[in-house]
Amino acid sequence: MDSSDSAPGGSVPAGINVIDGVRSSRKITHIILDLDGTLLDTEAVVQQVVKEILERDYRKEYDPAGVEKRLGLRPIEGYQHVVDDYGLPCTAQEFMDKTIPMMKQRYPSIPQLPGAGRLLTYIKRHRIPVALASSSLRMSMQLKVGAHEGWPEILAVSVAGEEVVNGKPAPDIFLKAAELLKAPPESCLVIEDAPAGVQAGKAAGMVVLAVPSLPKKKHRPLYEAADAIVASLLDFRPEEFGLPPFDDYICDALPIEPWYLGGPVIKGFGRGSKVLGIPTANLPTSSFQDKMAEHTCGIYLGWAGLRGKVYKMVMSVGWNPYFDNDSKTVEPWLLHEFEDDFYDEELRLVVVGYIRPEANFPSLDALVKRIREDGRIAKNALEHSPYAEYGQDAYLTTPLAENGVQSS
Ligand code: ADP
Ligand code: RBF
Ligand code: MG
Repeated sequence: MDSSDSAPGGSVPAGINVIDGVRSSRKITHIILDLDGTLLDTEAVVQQVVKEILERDYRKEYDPAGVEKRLGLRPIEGYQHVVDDYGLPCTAQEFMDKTIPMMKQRYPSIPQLPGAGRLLTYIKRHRIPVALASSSLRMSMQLKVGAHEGWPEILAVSVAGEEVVNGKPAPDIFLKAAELLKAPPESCLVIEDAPAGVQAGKAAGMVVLAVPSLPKKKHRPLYEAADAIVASLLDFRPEEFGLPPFDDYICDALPIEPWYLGGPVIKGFGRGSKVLGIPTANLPTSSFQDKMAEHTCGIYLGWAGLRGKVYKMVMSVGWNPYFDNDSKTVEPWLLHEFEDDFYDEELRLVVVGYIRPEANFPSLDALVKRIREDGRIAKNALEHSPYAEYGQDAYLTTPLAENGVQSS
């Protein structure tokens, strides 16, 4: 299909979003959602609190390597791992009691994961019966959900960790959620980020979509049981489960809250022009770590400001699975032929649309073809609302102040 054919409100381009293809043909009528790590980015806050307590009360250095074991479990079970791993002279309950006032303070500021708000809006609009099945305490769950407008109403049916006998990976919590929905388990789709949650959903006889919060290749076997895996909620294609499709794609891309990035162009791996024939102007991710954590890897479109002029661009954010890089890069391809290169020069980006997740390809040729298609999608979409307007954004052409600090 020519991307210029697509009208506003078009559907998601087929075939590239679900990483492994959906391994179930069951028709889904109900959705059961996990909260932490699936809808909300709770992990950073939990890790920060655990780190602070370890340092302050036990003079221990925090090691993020232990996170895997805790993921998806009920808090008391998760903190038992912390107590054991660090050999702490306290019980899991005592450790948890220290976390509660600290967590309470931070719950309201826990950010939504990409695509979470959009998914809930979709669920509400299509009146899909939905339940929340969260391992956390009801008190915590209410504080976290309550911080986001409209969420308490949409997620009115819920089960908390203390309301079942056995926590994930046991099926109890999902079975209880299905019971509240009066839904047969086999018609329920569970959406989960944690291996323990995926196991629980399968043990309950449900279809499970994994949105791994352990995204590295080495973690993939932990998600073996899932019926489908997507990189983020943005890549969920409900029609593959018999649900109505999203209809918020415009010109083959998904409008997003714009993000603003800038910095001097740095050297990449040196293969953009040479190997692919597609030059990409790499930016130093160290200067916007927070933005990198907030957004998923994937292919985006937007506007680039260089030497006081504005250009269309299409950009890759991530690990380049085809090359299996071990660092995350941000690399826009400016859709313009330049006479010379522009290393060390200040480049500004306003990113306004999401096209697709990063993917692996069977050949270099297939990768290049797909990148050129992304370029065509960007070129076209940026002619249209709501993407086109941002080409006027002053951020793109505002020069750096004398001291090198960005003025916006
Ligand atoms: P590297 O691996 O160092 O990023 P590339 O082969 O990807 O090398 O080439 C990128 C460089 O080419 C950019 O840093 C920039 O200076 C230059 N360049 C020329 N034209 C473009 C373009 N249209 N888009 C992006 N970069 C371009
Ligand atoms: N690399 C991948 O491994 N998988 C991809 O899906 C992918 N998509 C890209 C899309 C665009 C628009 C651009 C500009 C690059 C993409 N790349 C992808 C990155 C490409 O591998 C990288 O630019 C080169 O390796 C040069 O560093
Ligand atoms: Mg490059």
